[in-house]
Amino acid sequence: MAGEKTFAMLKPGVLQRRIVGEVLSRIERKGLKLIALKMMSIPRDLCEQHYAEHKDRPFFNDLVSYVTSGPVVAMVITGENAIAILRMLCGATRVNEAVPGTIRGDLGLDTQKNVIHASDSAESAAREIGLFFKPSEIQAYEDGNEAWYV
Ligand code: 3AN
Repeated sequence: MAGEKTFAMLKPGVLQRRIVGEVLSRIERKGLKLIALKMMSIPRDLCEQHYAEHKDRPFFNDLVSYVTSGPVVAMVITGENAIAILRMLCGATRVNEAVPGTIRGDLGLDTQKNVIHASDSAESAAREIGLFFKPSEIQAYEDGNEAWYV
């Protein structure tokens, strides 16, 4: 598929709340294509690298502690304009601004625990995919349904 690749991660708590399927379903129903998916516990140094742009923010240590507190579900998603479209599906960062109909707007009550991370640019996507996935973990596969989406 021609199109962008983006990185997403379901944060700790999503597995415990049994809403992995619900979130993945929203991504799939939109027509985006999963090309890598894994459950993992993030080592602290990897988490600090992932959130490096926030290292001077007051919430940085709490954020890293939270994101390393339990397993996450990491994935690579592709599709036309996948980066912007996935961010739209996620909704605003602050849960009080995330409108109903979005993943965060429907499923999150706390800004730090706002359910999902999604890359915010092509540069971030390339960097984050490289941090979490080896090239061999990303699957290029034919999808006979693709013509119905693009
Ligand atoms: P987004 O995840 O929407 O790209 P960023 O990059 O500004 O948002 O923030 C990264 C993560 O840091 C958020 N997903 C959230 O978990 C946490 N975060 C952002 N702003 C705050 C805040 N004001 N208080 C606590 N946690 C925050």
